[in-house]
Amino acid sequence: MTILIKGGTVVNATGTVVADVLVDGEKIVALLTPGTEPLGAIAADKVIDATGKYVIPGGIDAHTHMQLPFGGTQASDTFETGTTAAAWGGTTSIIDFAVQKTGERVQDGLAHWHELAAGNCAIDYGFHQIIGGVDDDSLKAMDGLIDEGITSYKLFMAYPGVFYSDDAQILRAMQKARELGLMTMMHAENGPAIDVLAAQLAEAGKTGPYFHGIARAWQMEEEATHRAIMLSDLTGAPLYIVHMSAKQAVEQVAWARDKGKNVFGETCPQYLYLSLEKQLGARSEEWGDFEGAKWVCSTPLRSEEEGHLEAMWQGLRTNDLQMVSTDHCPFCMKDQKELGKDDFRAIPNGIGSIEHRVDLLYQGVVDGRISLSRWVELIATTPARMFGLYGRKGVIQPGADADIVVYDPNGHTSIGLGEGRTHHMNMDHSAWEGFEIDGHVDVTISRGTVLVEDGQFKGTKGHGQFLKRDLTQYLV
Ligand code: DUC
Ligand code: ZN
Ligand code: ZN
Repeated sequence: MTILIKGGTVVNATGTVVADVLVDGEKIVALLTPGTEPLGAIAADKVIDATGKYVIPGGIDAHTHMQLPFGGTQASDTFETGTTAAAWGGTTSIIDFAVQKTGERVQDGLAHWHELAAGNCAIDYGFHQIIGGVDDDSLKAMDGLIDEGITSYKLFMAYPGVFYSDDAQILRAMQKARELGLMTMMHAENGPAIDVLAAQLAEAGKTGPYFHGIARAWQMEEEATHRAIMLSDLTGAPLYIVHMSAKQAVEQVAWARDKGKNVFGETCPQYLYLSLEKQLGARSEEWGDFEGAKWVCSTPLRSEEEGHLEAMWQGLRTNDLQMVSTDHCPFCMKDQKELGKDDFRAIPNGIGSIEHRVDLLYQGVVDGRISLSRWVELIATTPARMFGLYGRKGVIQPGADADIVVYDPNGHTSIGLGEGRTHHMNMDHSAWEGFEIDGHVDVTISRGTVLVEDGQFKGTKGHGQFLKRDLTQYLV
């Protein structure tokens, strides 16, 4: 099957060019000057007119949690529903987190994650490995990860009793990661201190969702970020801080990078657009004060007045932050978020955004916050380079997988579940209700197969393949 995508503006992280893109089978085989009709082009099996549109590499969401067991329930998107929603929104690869629960063997946790995902994904998928219990056995198991195509792992400085690692465990894991070349991903919040603050608030009767944001104070993120940076410096292990939301924590990453340390930062759409005041403090007729539960996630939404949101945009512009992933971890209000109706500590943490990341970041282009090429760099190219997929993914060039999105800058996307709106994530609400985007994902192609076109989903749940990843390109 050959596809010719004609007349569009191809946007890569390195710049833009008006070109026709020729796809043969699963690969991009040529970028052609428009109007030239070399061998094969005339007879393409399918022609897509991209005149006036952008042709970009498919989005790579490097931080998702399909079916994550968490807070007495599990994330509501399966690999099928979550990857289908991703395709609708122009994302063609995810990297999900395989979970080793405390007390479980790493190999067993990983095997279980393969069982959940295999044959169920609409787009390609890879795994990072969560190490939920650093001990002699799990450290030994890290030796086998690279052969499995898993070149990054995640530790938690938060959630004592669940995924938490103390400093001694972090040090040991980083020493191992340095030896092997694995990227260390860190949830950087001081969990034990947060739990004390949260208990004090609850005892004082401050049990609503808003207090989730108060308990998880920015000092807790700044402190943990600094501690992780110093442990990474000591061990020489490269460090990637996930889901950053506090401006002071980003300052720590900027400081480390200015000192030449091998440290990277990721933020998420919710920390660019949503705030402690507006969302965590929200009220509705249906849910009263509990409305804010829709936006309970960790790290938490932060104060717009204190400048945290602006600092995230600035970090993306200055490259103190290098990537935007979603931390997609959806929970319904009914039966899930509701678990914390009387106590914010029992609200499952997470927001669903996998369908909207490409659009929400494009709005940053429209609003003059980032350039077109930076958009592509943040949503596709750097994720590919950071996590060992570059060349195959993250770029429109001959030899790359034909993971391509045709994006219409004159189109429009109304997000949510209200009148005339829909989404494809398995959620009974949208954290993005009412958001309007000045652009639209017209066509999504994964390895030469059209998944979304003409407002229809044409993919299949078994199409997605497991991505064995190379080492990060940022290792020195
Ligand atoms: N944060 C979330 O919001 N959800 C899942 C885990 C996490 O760290
Ligand atoms: Zn986390
Ligand atoms: Zn996460």
